[in-house]
Amino acid sequence: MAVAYIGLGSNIGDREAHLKSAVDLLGRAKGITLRKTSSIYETAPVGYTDQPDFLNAVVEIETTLEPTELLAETKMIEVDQKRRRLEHWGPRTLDLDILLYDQLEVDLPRLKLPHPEASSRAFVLVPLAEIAADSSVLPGKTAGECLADLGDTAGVDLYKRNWVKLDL
Ligand code: GSY
Repeated sequence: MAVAYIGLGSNIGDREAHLKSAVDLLGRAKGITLRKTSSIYETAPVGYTDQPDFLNAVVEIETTLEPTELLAETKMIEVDQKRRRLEHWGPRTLDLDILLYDQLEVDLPRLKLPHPEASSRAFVLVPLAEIAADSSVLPGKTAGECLADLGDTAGVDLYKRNWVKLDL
């Protein structure tokens, strides 16, 4: 059984409903057990900035799926949610990014672990550090340490705590 962290983001339509339905689908997927969810944060867009603000959160799961199987599952959930990529970097109904999978390092064209942006993006580090400050996002560096290094969390605001109830 592996422990993995998945980043969730949405910036179109009913953003909170998209995150909730993603958590619901993840929880019902074979080989995945939900363990923790961070609060939801409202975050200013990074990269292509001329798009609506995101809601972002991170979930911790236990899984028997291999990393590429987990990737396939997250992609199916994105499609299920009728993800619409209007522009390559533009607004999206739902994004699921595998951030960490145990301590595994993976370098495949479609999957890099730890996620290359996990250590530098406040919209990832703030929710990740909330539920797993000691998780290793860079060799020898935890999410909490990366967040402290980043210092600036402007544009990442708490939106909602306790937004989903897990059956643990
Ligand atoms: O990588 C996820 C998609 N994304 C996001 C996001 O989820 N949140 C914020 N704040 N900016 C983003 N830019 C991209 S691309």
